[in-house]
Amino acid sequence: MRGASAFMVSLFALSAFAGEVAAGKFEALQERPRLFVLTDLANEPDDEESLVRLLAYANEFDIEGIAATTSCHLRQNPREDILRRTIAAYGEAWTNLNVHAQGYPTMERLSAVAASGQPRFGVEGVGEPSPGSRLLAKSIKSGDPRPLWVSIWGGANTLLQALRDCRAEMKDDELSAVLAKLRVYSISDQDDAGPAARREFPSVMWIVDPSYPFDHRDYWKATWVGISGDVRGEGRKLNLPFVELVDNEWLKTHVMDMGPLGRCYPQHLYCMEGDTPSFLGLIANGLGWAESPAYGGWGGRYEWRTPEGESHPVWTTPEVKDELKGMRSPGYSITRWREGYQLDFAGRMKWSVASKYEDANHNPVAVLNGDRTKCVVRIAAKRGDKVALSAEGSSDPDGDSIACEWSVYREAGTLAGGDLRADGARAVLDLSAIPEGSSGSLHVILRVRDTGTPTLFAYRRAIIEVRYL
Ligand SMILES: [Ca+2]
Ligand SMILES: [Ca+2]
Repeated sequence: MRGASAFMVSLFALSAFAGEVAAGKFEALQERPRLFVLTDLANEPDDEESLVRLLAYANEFDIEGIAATTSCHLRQNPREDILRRTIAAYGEAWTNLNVHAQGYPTMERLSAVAASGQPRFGVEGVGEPSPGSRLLAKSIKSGDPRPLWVSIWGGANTLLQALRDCRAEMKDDELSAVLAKLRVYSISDQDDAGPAARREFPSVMWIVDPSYPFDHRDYWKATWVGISGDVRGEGRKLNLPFVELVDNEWLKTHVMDMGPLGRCYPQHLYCMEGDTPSFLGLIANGLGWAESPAYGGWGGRYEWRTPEGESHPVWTTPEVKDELKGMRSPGYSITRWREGYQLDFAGRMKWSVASKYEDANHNPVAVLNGDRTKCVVRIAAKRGDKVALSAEGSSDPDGDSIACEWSVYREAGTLAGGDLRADGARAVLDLSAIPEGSSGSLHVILRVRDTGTPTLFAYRRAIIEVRYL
């Protein structure tokens, strides 16, 4: 570890120790995040599903590359052809999508950054650069000051190739500076190149539940499973909230039947979109997930610690997991948001077929204590305070009625106590019952719901930072 990177990692460790994240370590998400996707398309249908969702939200990111890769489930022959076919379908939907939101990149722009990664599997497939690894190395080396998010839906060997090529070309301090901007979110380990990359480049930030890299045996322990892993088998018997929204039947009506992009969305065999959590949190929905994986949001909640078998900390499933229906499980930090992310997706797919603005629904705008950004609002407080919260000024672009829902996201905070009383657009967090002598945080979530079809939401988060004086 060198220079700035070592400093960054020490801040991560410090913040995890303190149970919250140091201000400034992660950036409030005011600009579109840079995103590079590595996908083992066609190993089973769910990458194709995730690709459709990604493209429906393509205006939320600066997509700098999408590379078709191998994985332990697809050991050769990356399917760039499916990638290009889906981007072409997006091109057919592009005119409609732009009626409803700004910033959708053209099909031509996305096609220009579609590529194949390493043609062979795992670390053995690393050696010669591929079109995908060259594109990724270019993004890593870019002078853009924003972080580069690398979203890994399959194997990681195209990333390892790019990192080794950057190391061969760059001076140590230059390399440290660009690696400090990398944010890798990997859906478990689907080859041995991910673990190798973490060993060789320990300053790179990873969000991962490390796993046996040659088959699926460890996936049940991972956070990403929470997106839909309960749709079949034993999980179904738990009847977790909104499980019907990840059934093929619901997806047929709200996604597959929605025009050219929907036609690229296959039925799932095992679960829906296992890879989607690796970019879902970056959508600027107001939960502020990108400010820190410790906060939790559509991308799941993570903790900075060293998992068994790793040499240094990564963001991984927390020791204390989220609760649903009186049970705790790694994936529940994603499952808890399911109504929101599924109805939102249905809304986007409707955009892709609606040529008039008034023929589709659009998200409400949530204002928190006068703040109209989508950033986390931080409020300093002390024991005994009654913290006033207000959603006044929230609105809906379609003129729908809106309702405000307030809750304390207990697992994301570090303090017990705190009594939330809500009345419409106003709420008060009473800190009288905080244990004396304690410092820590409480996360209050505002969810604004509209009355359109489908119902759409906007969120905001206040972090109440309680200091013992
Ligand atoms: Ca995959
Ligand atoms: Ca609306």
